[in-house]
Amino acid sequence: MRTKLFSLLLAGCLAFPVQAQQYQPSEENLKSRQEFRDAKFGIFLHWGLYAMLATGEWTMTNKNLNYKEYAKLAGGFYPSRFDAARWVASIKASGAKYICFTSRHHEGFSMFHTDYSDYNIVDATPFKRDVLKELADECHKQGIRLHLYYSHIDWYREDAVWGRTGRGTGRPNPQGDWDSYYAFMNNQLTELLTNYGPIGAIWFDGLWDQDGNPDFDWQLDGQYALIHRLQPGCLVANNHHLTPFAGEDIQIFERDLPGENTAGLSGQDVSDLPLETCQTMNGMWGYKIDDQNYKSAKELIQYLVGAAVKDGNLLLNIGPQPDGELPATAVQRLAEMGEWMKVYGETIYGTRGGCVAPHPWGGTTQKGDKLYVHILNLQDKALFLPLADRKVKKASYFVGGKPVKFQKNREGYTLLLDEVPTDIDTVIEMELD
Ligand code: FHN
Repeated sequence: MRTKLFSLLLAGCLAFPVQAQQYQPSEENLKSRQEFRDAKFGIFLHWGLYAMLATGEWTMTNKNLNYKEYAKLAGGFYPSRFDAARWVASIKASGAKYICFTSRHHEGFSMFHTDYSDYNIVDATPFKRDVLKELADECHKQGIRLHLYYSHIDWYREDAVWGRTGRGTGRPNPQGDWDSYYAFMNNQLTELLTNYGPIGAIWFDGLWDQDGNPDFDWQLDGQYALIHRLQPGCLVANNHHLTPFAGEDIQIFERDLPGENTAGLSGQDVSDLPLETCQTMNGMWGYKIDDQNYKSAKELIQYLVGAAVKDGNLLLNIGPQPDGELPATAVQRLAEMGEWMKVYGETIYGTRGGCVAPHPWGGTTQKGDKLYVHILNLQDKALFLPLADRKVKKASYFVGGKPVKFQKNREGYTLLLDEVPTDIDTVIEMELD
């Protein structure tokens, strides 16, 4: 009864969706965008029933697992070592300023207590704990923002319209029932934005599933308006691999820094919205037992710096284990990144991409009249910076403060370093006029 009444009310709210063209971000939203830009570093957590299969989050569709059989995994899901306080502490130790958690991935299982489906962590598992609630409470307690991933795809629900994935999971009706599924999603989004305190962003994923059906109407305007109405400061992000639509507050890139496209998902133009690149710490989003191919601390730090000099954030993924622990190697990488951030955080947090564009040697971040030159890969002691129209007052090593000599010519300035840089990131702080 409650569900029906709520759906009707919601349908009423959505009957007059804010048109995309009319989207004017609120003051609160603009403030959140600035805070998001300043944060620079977040941790992505892909956790669901798929963790038990330990072959990544796409196993259900990759192996054409029957949806009713797959659902039986829930009866055995008991992540006995889950401890939200430890997760949050390990993540905070990395210097990350927000966590993005998969509230419901494509498999369709809700990792939170929802009134709109029994297929959720409280009602369908012996664990019976709302892990999202525990995580949200802990995030609020330890002072780190929480973002929520929400899949537009559902390989379990019979009312979810088929796309190019999840076709072999045995659901009977390819057409689904869009009205029912749309109401379900919006009801769940309402729960997520009502029951878990302030949410920094809703991070949609899956629109690309209908790329063979370009006229498909996801009715995003109504969904985005709902989010902004419930929490005006909540940012809307959509990993559709396209240039942003009106109503979105962040532009996402997957496995590539803004402006690059090595993974084939990022041909879209870079907008002037806050930017975020999501990347895996090993090779997979969900837990994969035989993927121990973790990127080194150096690679991860350089990737984070690479995002910052391109004026973007890094959302770095970890796939928690089926027992509820974060993989030990991931925790170690978090600690290593945190050690680096303790020293260099000032050159990352609160900065914007600097006035010298990224180069193969690295790039720059900037805060007011301070320009931080991040040298990641230079086989030389001299570094030319095309700063023709700026006056450099001072240059020094960020660590230790030793002055760096420089020469000026018509095209810019050349820094004369003491030695060829070998650090993960040799940072030169410059004071501009
Ligand atoms: O299909 C998902 C995938 O499982 C993962 O969640 C990534 C994260 O960006 N997004 C989708 C692929 O684009």
